[in-house]
Order: sequence, then C-alpha cells, then structure tokens
Amino acid sequence: QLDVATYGEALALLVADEVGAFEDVEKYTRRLAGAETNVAIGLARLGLKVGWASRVGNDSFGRFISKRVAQEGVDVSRVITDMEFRTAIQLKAKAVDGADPAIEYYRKGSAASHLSVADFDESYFGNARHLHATGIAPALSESTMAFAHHALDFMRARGKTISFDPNLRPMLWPSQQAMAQKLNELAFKADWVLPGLSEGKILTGYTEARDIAAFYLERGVSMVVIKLGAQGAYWRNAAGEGTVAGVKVREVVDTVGAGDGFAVGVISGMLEGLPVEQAVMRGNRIGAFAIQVVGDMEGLPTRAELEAAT
Ligand code: KDG
Repeated sequence: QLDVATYGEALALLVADEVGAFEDVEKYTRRLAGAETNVAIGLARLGLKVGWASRVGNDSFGRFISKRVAQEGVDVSRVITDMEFRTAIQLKAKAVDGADPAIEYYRKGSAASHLSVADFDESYFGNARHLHATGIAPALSESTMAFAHHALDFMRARGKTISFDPNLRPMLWPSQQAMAQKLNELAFKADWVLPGLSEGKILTGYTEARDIAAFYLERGVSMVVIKLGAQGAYWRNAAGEGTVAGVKVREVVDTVGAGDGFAVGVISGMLEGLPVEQAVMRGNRIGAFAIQVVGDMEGLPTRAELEAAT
C-alpha cells in the first residue's frame, strides 16, 4: 500500500565543480537528477510510503540510480532493468549568483524513454492513494506519453488524487505549441496542477496567475497552485484563492529542484488534510530548502528538519 506512486526518468547528474563551459570543466561530482525521483525522495523523507516506476539501463549509472533511490526508502520494485538501452545523463554547470545553471542532456533513446503501457502494473498503482506526474516523462517518447495518459486515466477512474507539475523542458519538444497542447491534455486529467508563473503563461496564453488558474479550473482541475519564485505562490480552487508569501533564504545556491521541493510540500500537506494555505506554505518552505544546496534533492528535509524550520 503506497501513499504516492510516481513514474519517470531519473538521470545520473554530473555537476561541474568549476565555472566554465562543459568542454573545459575537468571535474564533475556525480549526483542524482530527475524531477519525479526528487519528489519521491522528498515525500519519503517526510515519512510517506512512495513508489517509483521506471526503466534504467543495465549499466553502472542505472545501478547507481536504483541504489540511491532505494536508499531513501522509495520502493523501486517496479524499476525495470532495460537490457538494450542506456541510463540517461545530465550535465549541470556550477551555478553563479543564484542564476539558473546551464544543463546538457544525454538522454535521447534512453532506457526510461522506453517505458511503455505494458510496464504499467495495475495492482501497484491501484494500491496507491495518489499519483504524482510531471510533464517531463511524457516528453521523452510516444511510449512514455501513452504511459502517462494510461496512468492518469487509470488513477482518475479509481477516484485517486493526481498532482501534475508541467516541468516544461522546451528542448524535449518539437515546438512550444505542441508542448502546450500535449501537456494541457494531461493537466486537464489532474486534480492539482502546479505550474510556475512563466510555465502557466506558456501553457495557457494568459499572463495573470488568476487567469491561468481559471483556465484549468474551468477544465476540470480542482486546484491550481502557481509558483511565483521569491514571492511565494498563488493558489485557487472553487472555494477561494490567495497568495502565500515566500520564505526568505540567506543565499540562493542553485535553483534547480525548487519546484520539486514545492510539490513535496503541497502534496504531503494536502494528503495530510492541511488547509490549502498551509499546504502551500509547506511547499514554499521545502522549495526554500532545495535552493540552498548544489544538488537537486540533497536539500530536501526530513520530517524533523521541516518541523524545526516551521
Ligand atoms: O526538476 C529538477 C530536474 O530538472 C532535474 O532533476 C532533472 O528531471 C530532470 C530534467 O529532465 O530536467
């Protein structure tokens, strides 16, 4: 029995130890990346039971990923070792002055991009309370797109709650228009949609958070929470709306992973029955944890660390 099930690609992340172009950097530190595994790990650190389904290559980085994710208490029993295709790699530049660092992918045709509906374990997902999905997995291939629709349809038909973080990755799409159209088809099947403000603009064409939220609420979504960076987050549902101020941090080290931390806070808060404002507040707080470290998920707090910061 899982609290939250998720699926998607994890990558071996090589973070440059020096400032400069990737071809000039000599030393990298190996870490773990992947929006869905970041969320899974964050939820597991808060004590939720979480499972992650994927494919990894029959290679060293694949073994690293399975081990690392399992170490965090996330169930990896539905992670298939793909005998044909490789585990994906991501390079990340050393971040300077809090700016978003450059990234480079080695992921086309990866093992995880071969995840298909045949890999979907109905009893596994059916035993979970909640599904967390992002816009990255469906951008990888036709088979992962089919998997995403199947997973959302399956969970929706069983009355489970679904969160969807668009996580726009324009370089994985042929055009911005295709990205918006395809991701909205998935978003409309979710209960909680969690875009950043600039993502919401791209996906809906509206510029105001209120209008972006209305776009989704009119199409069957029950709650929209829009991340506003340092300003916090705006939420809206049928009962009301509000803005929850951001959490101040001493120094922004690396912004990557903030949205995943935010999702951890909102999802865990909602599943625990917190009022929406408090769930969003927790999202802001965990997002703040994530941006104070170099790695994508290393900063995510345990329950005790979260409580100490509250
Ligand atoms: O959300 C953080 C992710 O960007 C990172 O961990 C890697 O999943 C990733 C991606 O596709 O960019």
